[in-house]
Amino acid sequence: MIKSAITVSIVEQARKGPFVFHDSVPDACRIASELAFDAVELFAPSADAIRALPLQELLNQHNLKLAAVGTGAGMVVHKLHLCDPNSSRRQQAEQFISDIMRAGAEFGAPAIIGSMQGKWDDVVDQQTATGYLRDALQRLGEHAQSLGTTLIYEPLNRYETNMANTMAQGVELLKPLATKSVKLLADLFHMNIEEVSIADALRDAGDFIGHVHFVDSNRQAAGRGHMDFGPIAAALASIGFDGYASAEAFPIPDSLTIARQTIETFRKCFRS
Ligand code: LER
Ligand code: MN
Repeated sequence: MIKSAITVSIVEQARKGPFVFHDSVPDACRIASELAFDAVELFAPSADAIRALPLQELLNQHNLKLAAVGTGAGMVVHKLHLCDPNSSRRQQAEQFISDIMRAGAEFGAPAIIGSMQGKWDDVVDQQTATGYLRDALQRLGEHAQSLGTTLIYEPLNRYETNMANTMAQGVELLKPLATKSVKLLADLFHMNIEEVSIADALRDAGDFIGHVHFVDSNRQAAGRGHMDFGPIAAALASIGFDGYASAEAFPIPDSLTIARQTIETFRKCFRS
């Protein structure tokens, strides 16, 4: 059965980012639990910052799981990414992801690669960049498997990457990998920009889908935009998706309102 999650960021530089809660993991866990979310998804500045939290206590206290950990702070804070022309910078990017992945795996959570995938450009052409990204995903996927978890790769809209913008391009990127431990993140906000049909794209990607960012067309809480959630819910049910639908949305008008709105829409989609 599909599960609900809600995002919390503790990255100072991502204060304006699309996360429901900012700064206080205890407050996020308390509200998530009061609204009966299954899990929280954490965006943290480093593996050390994850371990410095009383995370296990908070999860136990509030009967929550950790749905996933984001790695985007590597880009936001350190400007690292996996397609950097400089091999030592690429290595640092991979190490950053690896470290966060290990910290997440301690809580049974996969790591997400979004902005850390980077881009191709005049210096690193498309073929070279795709090679860099595939090689890194293969190594990180094997690492994830050895930790008993998966790695989640997120196609992003065209204004954020040119590596993979659609689910089909994501599948094309992952298919040649020997590891089966890398899955796709279907972020409904990016898909609303890039896909011909969100529902068809989800159905076509099928088993590749490992995680969903559950959000409306305008990146506000599900139910506050013009997304048609009926066919999306039906498509996720038809592929037997049983991962997390995690709210990654702007706290507009405020965190509590959008947490409430998200869980209401989640229940209409997946519990009725
Ligand atoms: C970025 O737009 C995004 O959707 C995040 O999940 C990536 O870290
Ligand atoms: Mn996302």
